[in-house]
Amino acid sequence: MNIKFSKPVKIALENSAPILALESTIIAHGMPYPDNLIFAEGAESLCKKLGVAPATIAIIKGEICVGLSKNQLTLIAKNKNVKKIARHEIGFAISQKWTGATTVSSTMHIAKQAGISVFATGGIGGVHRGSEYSFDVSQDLIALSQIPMIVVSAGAKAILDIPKTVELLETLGVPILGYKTKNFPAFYSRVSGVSLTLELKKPQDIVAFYFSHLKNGLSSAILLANPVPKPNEILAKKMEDSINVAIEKAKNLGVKGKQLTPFLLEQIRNETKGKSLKTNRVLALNNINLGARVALEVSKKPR
Ligand code: PSU
Ligand code: MN
Repeated sequence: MNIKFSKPVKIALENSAPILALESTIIAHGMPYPDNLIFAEGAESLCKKLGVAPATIAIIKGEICVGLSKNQLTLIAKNKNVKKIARHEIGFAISQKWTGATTVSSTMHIAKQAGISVFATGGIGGVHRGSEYSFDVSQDLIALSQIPMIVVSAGAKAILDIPKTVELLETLGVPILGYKTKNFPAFYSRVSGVSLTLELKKPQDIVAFYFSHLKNGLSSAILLANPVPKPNEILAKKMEDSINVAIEKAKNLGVKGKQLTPFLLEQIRNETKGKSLKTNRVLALNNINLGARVALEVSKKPR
């Protein structure tokens, strides 16, 4: 795979220094401009403050970029034609010289190829509500089952069918590790009501688990589930009405496929008068904070 590394990421790789992978679909399709750019720059500076090289991943004019310049981040945040590229579309995107943002599945694939083993996002994709009719299940789940790394998220997005998402992760052999919780988080809210069996509280123990996972021949990711900070939580029962309105609207307009998740997030943003956007930003930064601390621990182990 041909990868264009930013200078800080290249130096970090050469020195086995800590690196955190970040995705770009959350920027291009998860938040509006300019909030998305403010978030993306905040994410990068948080990593730097913690001594970790931020590796935001995107495809720019057919080139895989790991670590973006300020101009490239602005392009991803501002340009309306930026595509949404999942893992199976990487080859096509490159051969057609696309400019696009990477989802959880494609970011995981590229990060792994680049030799980066910790990645933080907002919330993973999963089993959509009504999947028994639409069969809409995010490729993120399959990528998690196949690519060994640590992925930090605030659970799965609340727009999804969370119990089915957790069941499918178990079927696919993806361990879900609660960070200071035994309840799978529901993105905007701290609990989904779905219990977890694995819980750890220290980055050091999380990394020990990851290396034990690898050493014992397992090849899935570990999904590190980190609840949104309490002051920014929106309770699930408060969100439910907005989510239902958004899903109904999508149904009526025939929105489906890769447009569905960005559409629902946008509708919910409008329904909650921007409150969901603030929570989304806070939970993603909270995941980046934890991801950076985990990446620091990973870098202490010989590769
Ligand atoms: N987390 C967020 N906002 C987002 C996403 C994650 O806070 O927009 C993105 C990720 O890129 C994830 C995608 O892979 O949403 C899921 O899309 P889909 O449901 O089409 O697989
Ligand atoms: Mn889908």
